[in-house]
Amino acid sequence: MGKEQTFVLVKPDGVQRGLIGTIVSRFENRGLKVIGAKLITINPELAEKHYSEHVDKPFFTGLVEFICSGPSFAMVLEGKNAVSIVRQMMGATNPLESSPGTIRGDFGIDLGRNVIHGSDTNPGSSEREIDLFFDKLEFSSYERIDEEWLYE
Ligand code: D4T
Repeated sequence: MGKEQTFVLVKPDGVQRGLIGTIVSRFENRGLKVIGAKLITINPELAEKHYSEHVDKPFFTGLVEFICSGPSFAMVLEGKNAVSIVRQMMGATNPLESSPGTIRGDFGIDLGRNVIHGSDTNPGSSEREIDLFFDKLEFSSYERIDEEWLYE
């Protein structure tokens, strides 16, 4: 069984609104395993690296300012198809288009305050983001007791 790792960030709006626990619970309940997690106040240098694909967009400056505006909660989740499962659970980028039942569809209203980030499914994206935010020493490897019931 090929397990994947993915990078997830509860953005400053999600932290300020007290949604860390709710969001982590959703992923845990789905069966994804938390293998690393920390509260981090992102500095502009890291933010610009993380959002480098958007450097030429008109919303770039505001995006960097927002993501640095308070603590974020960063985590690495592991499981079969973890990258796609997280994207599906996050919902569309614009909360106006996110289905109810998704994190953005349940907790967001505005595009620039969309609560959560998760790595996209392009090859190499999750590895790049995990390396940007975490040192390998910050990970723990362990078995969840339900793993044999989650996977066939
Ligand atoms: P992130 O990267 O935050 O998980 O979002 P997505 O992967 O779903 O979407 P994205 O890269 O296209 O957008 C990154 C980030 O920029 C904000 N944004 C985006 C914005 O403020 N205004 C905009 O017009 C767009 C397109 C929201 C998410």
